[in-house]
Amino acid sequence: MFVAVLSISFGTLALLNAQALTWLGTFGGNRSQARDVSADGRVVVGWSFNASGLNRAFRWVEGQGREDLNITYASLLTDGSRLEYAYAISSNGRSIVGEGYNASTGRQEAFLLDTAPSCQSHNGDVDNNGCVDDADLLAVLFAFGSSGSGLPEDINCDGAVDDADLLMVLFNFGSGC
Ligand SMILES: [Ca+2]
Ligand SMILES: [Ca+2]
Repeated sequence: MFVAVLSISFGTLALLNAQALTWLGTFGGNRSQARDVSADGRVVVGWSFNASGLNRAFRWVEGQGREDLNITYASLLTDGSRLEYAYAISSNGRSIVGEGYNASTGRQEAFLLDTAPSCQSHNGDVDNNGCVDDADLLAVLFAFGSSGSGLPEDINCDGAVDDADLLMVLFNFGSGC
């Protein structure tokens, strides 16, 4: 048991020390810029030209890739407004500020986008297949000790995968199966 814990710790250490460069790409245009990153390094915001040469604000999430905020939050832009540049993101990854076109005033304006909590607490069904079983238990065990925003294994949404999340899975084990 001690050896197992020790090897997990060394594994984590190696991961933290690994150098990496990730090119974030563009939306089809010839230029993009990253402007800010969340405290845990998992979320980046910036802007990119699309194939038509228009500026589009983007968010990139580790493991999920880059998304156009104009598409993800289209329901907030039904009047024809556009989010053109994302300049900064809050340390927890929730709030994004930038510049865009406000159709209701016809002006180029600053914006504040509240993306709402990326985490929603649940009953332990990590893979969201309707059943709390060993797959969910394993997911929590593999992610045990992780911290950050938007982790599906962080069942109670407190920013850490720990014994509280493990207990949620165990307590609801078999539910919906
Ligand atoms: Ca499940
Ligand atoms: Ca948690």
